[in-house]
Amino acid sequence: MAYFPEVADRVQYEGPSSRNPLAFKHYEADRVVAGKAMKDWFRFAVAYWHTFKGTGQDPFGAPTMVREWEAAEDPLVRAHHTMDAAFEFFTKLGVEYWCFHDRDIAPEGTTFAESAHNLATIVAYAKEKQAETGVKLLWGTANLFSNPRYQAGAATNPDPHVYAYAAAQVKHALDATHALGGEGYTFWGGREGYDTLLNTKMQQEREQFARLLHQAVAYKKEIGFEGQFYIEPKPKEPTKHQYDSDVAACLNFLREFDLMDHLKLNIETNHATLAGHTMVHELRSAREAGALGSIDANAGDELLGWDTDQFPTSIYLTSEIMIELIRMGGFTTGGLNFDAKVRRQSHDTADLFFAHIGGMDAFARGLIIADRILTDGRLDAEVDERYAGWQGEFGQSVLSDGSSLADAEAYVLTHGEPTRRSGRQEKLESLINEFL
Ligand code: XLS
Ligand code: NI
Ligand code: NI
Repeated sequence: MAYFPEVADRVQYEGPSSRNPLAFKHYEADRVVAGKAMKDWFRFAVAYWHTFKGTGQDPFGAPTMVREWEAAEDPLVRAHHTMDAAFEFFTKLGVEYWCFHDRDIAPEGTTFAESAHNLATIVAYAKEKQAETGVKLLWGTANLFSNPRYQAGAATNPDPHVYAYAAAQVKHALDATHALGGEGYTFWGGREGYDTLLNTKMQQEREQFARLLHQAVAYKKEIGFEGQFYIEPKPKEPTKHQYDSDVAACLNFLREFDLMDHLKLNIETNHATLAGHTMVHELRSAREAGALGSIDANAGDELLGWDTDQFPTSIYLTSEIMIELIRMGGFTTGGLNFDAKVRRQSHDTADLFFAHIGGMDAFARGLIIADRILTDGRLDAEVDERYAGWQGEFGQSVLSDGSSLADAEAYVLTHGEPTRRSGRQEKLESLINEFL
């Protein structure tokens, strides 16, 4: 049976003049841009939780999305139908990857053993589906935040019994990811933070979180899982303060607990903006630390202060992201995971296509624009010129070991007052607009 009748076979590329909302206008999987096929630059993934399990429920109202794949009574049957729908969608959309939480794909049972059994059953089914379609797993993860047992955090819980539950769940989620040939595994600290410091031992909780990650690193070796581990920064929501609040906080955490060799960052646009940063700031911070692993592609709403997880449509944003990605040379294990959900009123299955097609087209345009900006070279030339002094004799001597404050004083006494230079911000902003 077809859950997505609006697309008969596969979404086609019809070019920029097409008026068909169910066709790509810019994303051409095999088109080579900046030395690589578009599909290899992006490695697009669909997020199971939003796209197949999202209901449109909000704090003010009931679910708006009634999905045929959720119709069966038995939760395991429902899970199989959802997997069918998912692989139909991936194939029709033409993406190569998907991402999931353990509890998205398999229902939680009444005991831990039953949950583990459900997960293993569905993983076996997903494995068949992957083999049939060639669709691969970008990353897996464990949902350590929905069940009430995790109300005060998972690894960072004040109760070691809850820690044990979380760690056991991670063990099985790693097995599932490994069984499906996952290229990565993500740790997003769902409730790893605090609501009030009045009841919180902050450093103790951070140490607990690091313990879980070290145990996961050890287990990964034990089972021979070679995928990349990621940590995903987010400043708040659901807790008031999350320990992995932004890229800088994550890097500090990884360095403090000797985890830099084992984890890279999975950076999400809406989390960057919630942290009071731009997405480019977060990407740049991670890339320059050699720790940019993967991207959760979405967008927030400028006027709303929470994680709205909208589909990315701004060409300015996708161009900026692609400049950073091209500079990095592209992903190795990571990809662009649409951690994004359609709005509550967009409850038709066709809306899921419109959203993903729009996001993929926005990134395709971003890639083409970014490539033109970098090939043009004026942007880089301006920046290089701004820092040119550091290539000179004195600049180089400062950067090498051994130069002193007294050397600096001698330089000033000889050269007098520095000449101020314009930062040329408006010129550069207009330069970028030439390409949009
Ligand atoms: C929530 C996070 C979540 C992670 C995976 O805000 O973005 O979806 O990506 O647990
Ligand atoms: Ni995310
Ligand atoms: Ni998010």
